[in-house]
Amino acid sequence: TGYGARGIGFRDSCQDLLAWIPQDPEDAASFLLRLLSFQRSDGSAWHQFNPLTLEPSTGDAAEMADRPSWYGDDHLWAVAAACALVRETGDAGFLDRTAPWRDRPDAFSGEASVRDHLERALAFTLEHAGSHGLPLLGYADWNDTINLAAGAESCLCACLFGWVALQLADLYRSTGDSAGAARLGAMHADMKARFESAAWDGSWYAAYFTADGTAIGSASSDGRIFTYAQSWPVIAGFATEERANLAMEAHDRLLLTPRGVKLMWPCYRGYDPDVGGVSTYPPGAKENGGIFLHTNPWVVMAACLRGEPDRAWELFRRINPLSWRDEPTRYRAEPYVFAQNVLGDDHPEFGLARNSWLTGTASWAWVAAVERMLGIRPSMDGLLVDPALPADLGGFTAIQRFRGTEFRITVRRGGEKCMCVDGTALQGSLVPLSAFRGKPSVELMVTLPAAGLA
Ligand code: IFM
Repeated sequence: TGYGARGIGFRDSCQDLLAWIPQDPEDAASFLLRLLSFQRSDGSAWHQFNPLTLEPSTGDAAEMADRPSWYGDDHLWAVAAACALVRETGDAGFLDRTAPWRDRPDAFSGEASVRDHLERALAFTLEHAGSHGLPLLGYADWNDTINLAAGAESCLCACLFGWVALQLADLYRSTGDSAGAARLGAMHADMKARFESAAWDGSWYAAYFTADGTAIGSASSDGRIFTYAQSWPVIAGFATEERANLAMEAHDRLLLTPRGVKLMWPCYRGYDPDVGGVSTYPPGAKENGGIFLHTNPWVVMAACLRGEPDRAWELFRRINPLSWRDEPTRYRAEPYVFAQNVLGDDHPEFGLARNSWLTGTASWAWVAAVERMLGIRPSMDGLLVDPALPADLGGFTAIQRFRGTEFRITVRRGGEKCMCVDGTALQGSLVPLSAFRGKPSVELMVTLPAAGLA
């Protein structure tokens, strides 16, 4: 609800927008401007806000006086939401809208364009780097419960930075700002180089480095593996194919259960003040080896990006609440709801869903399903339709509204891969603006080879 000592999460709201933008871009734009008003002028963001007073707070970070009061990831999710919005609407003028800065919880501190807000977010991450040149963790990254002493680095923040830098580069390219696009492309390449030289441990990708350089989530140090430390290097365009193959093999061997992928393993078995919150949960619960339904769609996305449609659909099937509708006494949440987490196989109540209706979980499930598995996603240059269907699925139909046009989409198997709009053949997977601009509706026919992707 966002009431009481805590509030509504900045990062979760930015991620929720990823699925809300296609439903109501105008409403999403005004909510995003509100979120940007919770950004400090140094580029970082307040972690939470009260929905009625609109007063922000530092969230859990307030609980440990000796730790940073900012989070390494919050501000970067706003860049992702803004890029998704502009891809949906095609209106890069959104970058010239303004939003206030908020350096104190109770007052604004001037204002700046959305473009400045996004640039400051990236600059904050670059200016707060640790001994490997990777982004500092701050109080925590997406995983609220890894709370390391100041100076720790987050590999997830490095990937998130790379992912959003590429998206903003593409947005700048589409508006003719080739210098801006090149600058952001170079930032991506730099971060990739630092990440690849520090985070690969020979077996899988490490998740964090403590201030003294010790890896966390590494085969060669604590022996732990984190799911998002393997999926995000693929999503960010960092991982080489060879490393991604090894990382995903270890990932599936150590983290995959019949109910989905565990967040990490082995679990912590008692409170460890050096790592913080994660070690306060019993083994198999929440971030301590639970099955987070928020992180599972990231693995689905990585599988689609790696050209593994059958694996993507199998992973999605395992977390789909409908897959478990015959066992209501085990799942115990509403059978149509992606819960925040399901207890993992280190817990005696393995399979029990907890905290339904919470965080960006449903949003990411939607992004993985619609944008990656069905492959229908906006781009600056038009609508991409690039399905990643499993071999045993014959096709699907969908209706999608995009930039004022209703797309009536039919995907079926049986022939050479090709795509036609109103009977005219197109090259590749993009429906360019010229093929639909000004038309109230178009028929889009996609033919895929008889089995598997071309
Ligand atoms: O990412 C967080 C979210 O912001 C709040 N719930 C838990 C998630 C993982 O720690």
